[in-house]
Amino acid sequence: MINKKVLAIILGGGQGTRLFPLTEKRSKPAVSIAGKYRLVDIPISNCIHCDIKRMFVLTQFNSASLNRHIKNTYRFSSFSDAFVDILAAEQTPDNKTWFQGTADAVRQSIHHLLNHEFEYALILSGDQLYRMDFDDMLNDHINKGAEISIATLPVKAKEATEFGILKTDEQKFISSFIEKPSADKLPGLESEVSDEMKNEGRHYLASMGIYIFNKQLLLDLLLSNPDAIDFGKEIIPQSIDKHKVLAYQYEGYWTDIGNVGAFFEANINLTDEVPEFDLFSSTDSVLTRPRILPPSKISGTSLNRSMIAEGCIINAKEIERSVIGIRSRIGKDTVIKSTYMIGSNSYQDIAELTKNKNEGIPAIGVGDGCFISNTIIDKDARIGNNVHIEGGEHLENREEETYVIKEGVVVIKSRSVIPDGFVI
Ligand code: ADQ
Ligand code: ADP
Repeated sequence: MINKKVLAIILGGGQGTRLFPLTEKRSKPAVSIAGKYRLVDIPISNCIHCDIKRMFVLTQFNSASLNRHIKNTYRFSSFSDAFVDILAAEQTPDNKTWFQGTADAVRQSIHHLLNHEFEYALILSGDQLYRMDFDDMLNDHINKGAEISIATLPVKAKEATEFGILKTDEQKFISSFIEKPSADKLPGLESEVSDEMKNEGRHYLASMGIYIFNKQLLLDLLLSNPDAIDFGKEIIPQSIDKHKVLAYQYEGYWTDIGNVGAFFEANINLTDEVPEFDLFSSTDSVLTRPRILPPSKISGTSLNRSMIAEGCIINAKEIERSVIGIRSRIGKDTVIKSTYMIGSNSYQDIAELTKNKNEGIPAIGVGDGCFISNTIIDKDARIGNNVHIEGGEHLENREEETYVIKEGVVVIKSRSVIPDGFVI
């Protein structure tokens, strides 16, 4: 019953520059992962699996894509109080600016939150891949009489500078918290961790950016301190000495997928023999919009360590260590390696394909005789015949009209046209 007293607030992202160009025309929570889901499905599924069914998604702008996905997917019974509502930054007479940061986003949404009864606010990030039982964290929060709880994960020194790093007392209450400490500040910030974590060199306790706040305290902190913009930079560090802030230790798989490199790697790693994030779970499945699509049709293709979503038509020669999204079409003699192809929104019929051909425009999907590696192909891109795209560390970051290169990953923009014979 306690879960009925929780309101979940999913932070859907600022301007989304780190995931650009995937966020060029859609808000971050609507970005596709694993060929058929959207980023926002991860926190929503985690909540639904532990019976937290009242959720707000806070986003800088409300893209048509996100709206459609939420509206078509999360339809609860009309007799329940469950909902997933999108709150986009809005201009009102007293509020002329966009969300300035995470705390500001929640502050600007308070009047919507207060339309609902709740005792605890569960604040989640929208760009993380993990599976977590919030029940356990909530019970810990209540049993230990905490006012704020923060989920934590042991990390290595190399990663520690990207996170809020904390130390706890014996009861696991947080005694110090430094947001993104520089490397020279790390000595002395190590914590007692399990032997398994120690053996992996993960000595620092990092905040996962997942918080439980008692309702009244959250309101007081946000309203009495209008200059506090971020949870990590202001609200949390300023609360450590004044309130009972508990650490909840998590040691499972968790990864931030908020930038192109990490997003690409997390998708490709799903093709591992035993991936760290397992989509093949019958109890904790990731939820998404059910689509009525035919099974994929594959011909003459050597497939290795790859995931192929529904509704694809594939005639490629070889696909290796790749994720191929819904409705993808791949031509013959094409080789695809370490690539995430997001898929398409619709099929082209024979008449349209013939028209494209007569006009010399490549069809949606990948043509014949191509070689593509270390690439993300965003939705509805048209890649012609004999195109050679070879991503990798030899490439420098750059932005062109139809593609962007970031950290060695080539990202072909949504709906862009890559002509026959093009080489990257
Ligand atoms: P960061 O990930 O750097 O650190 P931040 O950029 O504030 O924190 O993002 C947190 C979440 O909020 C992300 O999902 C992001 O997309 C979203 N977000 C950011 N700005 C937003 C805005 N204006 N409106 C709506 N949503 C927004 C935080 C903590 C660290 C912790 C790491 C763990 O500050 O202490 O270690 O998360 O990843
Ligand atoms: P993306 O998948 O790139 O994030 P959308 O989901 O918004 O973007 O889909 C892009 C396009 O697909 C839309 O502009 C629209 O033409 C079409 N589309 C997808 N779903 C629907 C739908 N349910 N109703 C109408 N058009 C849709």
